[in-house]
Amino acid sequence: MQQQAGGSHPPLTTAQGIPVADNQNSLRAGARGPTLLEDFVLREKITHFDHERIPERIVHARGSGAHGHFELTRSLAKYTTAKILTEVGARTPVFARFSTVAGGAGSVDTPRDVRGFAVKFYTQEGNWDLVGNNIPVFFIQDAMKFPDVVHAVKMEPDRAFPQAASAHDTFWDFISLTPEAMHMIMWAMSDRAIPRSLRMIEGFGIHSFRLLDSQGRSTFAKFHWRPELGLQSTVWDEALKLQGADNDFHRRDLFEAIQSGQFPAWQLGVQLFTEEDAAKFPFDHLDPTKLIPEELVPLTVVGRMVLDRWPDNFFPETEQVAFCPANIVPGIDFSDDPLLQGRLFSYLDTQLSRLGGPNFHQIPINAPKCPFANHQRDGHMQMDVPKGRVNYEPSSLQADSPRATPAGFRTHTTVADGAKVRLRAESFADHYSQARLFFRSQSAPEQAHIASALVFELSKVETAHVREAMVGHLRHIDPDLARRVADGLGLDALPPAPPARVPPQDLPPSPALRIIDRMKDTLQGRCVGILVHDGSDAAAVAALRKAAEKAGATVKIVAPKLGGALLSNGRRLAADGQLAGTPSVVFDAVALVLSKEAGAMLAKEAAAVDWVRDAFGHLKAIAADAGAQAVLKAGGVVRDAGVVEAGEVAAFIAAAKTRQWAREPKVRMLA
Ligand code: HDE
Repeated sequence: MQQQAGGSHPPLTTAQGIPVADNQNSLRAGARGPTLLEDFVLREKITHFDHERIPERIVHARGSGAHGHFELTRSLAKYTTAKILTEVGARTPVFARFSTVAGGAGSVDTPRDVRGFAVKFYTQEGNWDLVGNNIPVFFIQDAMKFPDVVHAVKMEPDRAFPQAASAHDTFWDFISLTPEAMHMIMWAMSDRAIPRSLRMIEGFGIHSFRLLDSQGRSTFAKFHWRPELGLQSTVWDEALKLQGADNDFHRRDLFEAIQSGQFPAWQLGVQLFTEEDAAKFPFDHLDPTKLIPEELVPLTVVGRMVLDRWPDNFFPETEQVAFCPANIVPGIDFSDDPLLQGRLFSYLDTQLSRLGGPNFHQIPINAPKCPFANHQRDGHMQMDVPKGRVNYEPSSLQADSPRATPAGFRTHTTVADGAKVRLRAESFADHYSQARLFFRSQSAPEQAHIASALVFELSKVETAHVREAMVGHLRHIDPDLARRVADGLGLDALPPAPPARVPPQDLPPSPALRIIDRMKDTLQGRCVGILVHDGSDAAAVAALRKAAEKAGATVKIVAPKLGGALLSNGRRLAADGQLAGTPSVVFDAVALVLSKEAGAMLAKEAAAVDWVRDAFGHLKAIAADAGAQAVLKAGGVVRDAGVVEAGEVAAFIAAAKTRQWAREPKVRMLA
């Protein structure tokens, strides 16, 4: 094969810089003879290849990242000295990585799972990492339990399955014996755990942090990211089918959005409160299984993050980025949340084995963008060449050797004089009230999704007593939820509720915790698929495309053949996707513009019939012309507010901006 000519290709060399004359054939004794050990070009190439992999992250292994910037819009100078939170208008470069938790690096993007939301701010005062999730609470209250919860959710050790799924015995066994997990379980079973896009998730720092002013006075802060595109989730059947349709659905979506200039953006919000405020909360803010309802402490938006550059190369950037919650800057400090305290140890430790030594901060993606200097030396892969005699302090031999500075990081002078104990605070003992708060704050369809998710997950659990123990816990959260799940599992009687250390209280509902009601009616950032075939009405296709694009959507043409279709105007319209490989799960709304003949033909094609059946089942808007009615009929699609004529463009666009929740009870038996 001839390589393409042109360009000014630099010479290919070995890693030692030796130009290579032949990159196709190894060195042999005769054309058909044995390969020679002397072939350093071959040996170096293969050796490097053999070592291309590094250990994947033990959790959050599967992730996608992007570069961008953060801009402060409102100063927090009253509370903190941190420049990143006080200099309005200043732009700070960031790198953000989004991840699933349970699956390996090569697993799918759309399992039911928590999403990691980690941001590295390269500030003038050093790197600040806000390493959060898309859910504001966590499974456990103490770092001691982290290896257990992770072992339980990952594939079972004897059989090595299931990959990237919590629907199995070991996970639910652990959870059923861990009442503190109940609040998080409500979130994990909600639609938050099956997002439509990484661009449409919220982010939460979870723990309380401290902001410190110039006098060292402390205000507590919780950090929240709000997506400008609004929250959006999939429906569970859609998430399952996406796993088959496109393993990389979220990664591709983020890549395509950034490459096409539709830069995802989030507002950064903070909840600020004092020690005195906290003393009045009906829960302990240091307990990471608790959130602070926005109705109690409102969110103040202070800045905006935009992701506008995809990494040049996945491995050196997204794979080698090393986040660490201990990376904070002067003016920010930790709280005593015991989960956070454990995390402060874990991340640096894990990077040592994952990235191979103590100099991983020199890898470009991890290096601060402000000057940095100290007396740490040597170690694997040292890239710096420090000059001079002095690598210690105190010293008097070198005028430019680094010294500690009064402007440096200071810790809040929290009084800590308790006895050394292994004891869980009594204020952490209420495990059900906020689980109830979350469940009861949801809209009816969301409650049905939570109940159905529990039925799905527990139906994959083989051990009866684990299923029953879980339903027992649900009785404390909401008796009706327990009944629905018991019914969905086919239990004859409600299992007993376990003893509750603190009886659940009824807290005021927090509508801010919903997704469905808070979704934006918009086509911005969404994708509309139009199915065409030979003879499709060109004007109808053009009108639909124009209106969808005007509303902000990306439009993709789908046809039985990639070459596209010869439309009614005699022009060929190229397809973006071939029907068999582009199921409707990858779109937010679909339209079909087909001639009578094409409609009759595609009514016998399973891929086309599934296209409409799934779009209907996944509560999407469908526009179809007369020719396409045969396909709709074959797919069991019946007319409702979201199923419109292809000519009713405005109605289609309005319906496409949202999901057809009213349709759900007609297409699915929810618990
Ligand atoms: Fe993590 N977590 N975690 N975690 N975590 C890791 O660090 C750990 C926790 C989170 O995109 C690891 O570099 C412990 C809460 C994200 O690279 C590891 C505990 C939250 C990411 C680790 C927690 C998170 C990680 C694995 C309990 C939300 C991915 C590889 C005490 C606030 C960051 C690595 C990325 C990654 C430990 C709990 C978020 C092993 C011990 C709570 C987003 O260090």
